[in-house]
Amino acid sequence: MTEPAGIGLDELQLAARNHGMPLEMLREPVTPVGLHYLLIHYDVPQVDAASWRLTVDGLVTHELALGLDDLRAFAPHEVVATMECAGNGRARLDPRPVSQPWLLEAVGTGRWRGARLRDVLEQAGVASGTVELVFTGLDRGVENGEEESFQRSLPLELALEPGVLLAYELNGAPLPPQHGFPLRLLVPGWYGMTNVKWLSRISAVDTPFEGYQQAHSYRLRQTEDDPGEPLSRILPRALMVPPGIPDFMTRERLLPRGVVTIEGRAWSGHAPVTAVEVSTDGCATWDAARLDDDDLGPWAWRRFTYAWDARTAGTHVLSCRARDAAGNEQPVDASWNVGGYANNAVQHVVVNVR
Ligand SMILES: Nc1nc2c(c(=O)[nH]1)N[C@H]1C(S)=C(S)[C@@H](COP(=O)(O)O)O[C@H]1N2
Ligand SMILES: [Mo]
Repeated sequence: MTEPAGIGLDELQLAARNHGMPLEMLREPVTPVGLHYLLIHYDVPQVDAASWRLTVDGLVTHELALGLDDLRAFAPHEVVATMECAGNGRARLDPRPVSQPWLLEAVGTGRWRGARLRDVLEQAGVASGTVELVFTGLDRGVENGEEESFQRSLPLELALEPGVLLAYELNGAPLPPQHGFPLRLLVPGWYGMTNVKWLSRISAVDTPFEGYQQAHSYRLRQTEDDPGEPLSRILPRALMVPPGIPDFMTRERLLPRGVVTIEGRAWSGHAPVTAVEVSTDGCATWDAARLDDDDLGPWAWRRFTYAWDARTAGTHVLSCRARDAAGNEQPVDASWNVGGYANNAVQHVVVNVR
């Protein structure tokens, strides 16, 4: 809970463009569109929907150039998915990696609708020998002095999973510009960077993609020259709605004495969440929270509640932690890496009971 010292103007520049989900929105099963977190590396590209096409090329038998109407002609499919930026939690690392300085709020849950990627790939006819698909966005920027498009790849077998979408709608409306209009990739359970926005090209390739966002960024590395391991699925996390009301500057909470229901949501991209525990004494002891049986499907967060009897006046530190069916559990202490990724250390909420 140390103060992240000296956020620089470079970080503020990013933080003022991108934004997190206010944690009180954990009350909502599906995040209202304008409150879903946002991360845009470069600029929102200008798109003319009428002339826009998705090109499918590379090792395919039929090269495709699909307009929005062509994509809507495939069987539509809907997935409610919790998306989280791999850099969520970065701002608490010490030393702090300089990038978008997320605390805990880089998360949101959307009702995404689109065509299944595998249906589109089937129409293109992916040739044998294909190992990966490379996804290219319309947005361009400079990384380490080199001009780049935002590009990421997926192994073919993952791309064929039924939950993977080419999404053209979010929460019942066309994608808004900031979330990738007219089309984005949606890979449920994977960290945010996988879900390429403003999609313009899908290429089938026979060698692993080595682009900047794959081979350099989004890897767990201990030093700059360490090749590291690629980030993939979202580690478990539980977050609570901070109870009571906030102090404007410190965001510490003010709460009257009595029983309060702590509520929040928990997710994991590896396996279903099986338990959430709450601590009201700064992680000294833990107690089981109640998990709801919400009906949002396998890729969405799960609601939890915990009745806390706030009977002693004074300062309390509340925390929560999630565990999943694969045995992953949130740590109390963060582990550091160069990019500041996958820090799923537990949340601390300071509450003053009066
Ligand atoms: N084309 C493109 N796709 C992108 C990005 C981007 O900058 N450009 N940012 C990625 C990252 S790092 C994240 S966390 C998610 C954020 O998606 P959202 O802004 O819709 O929440 O989009 C991913 N897809
Ligand atoms: Mo991200």
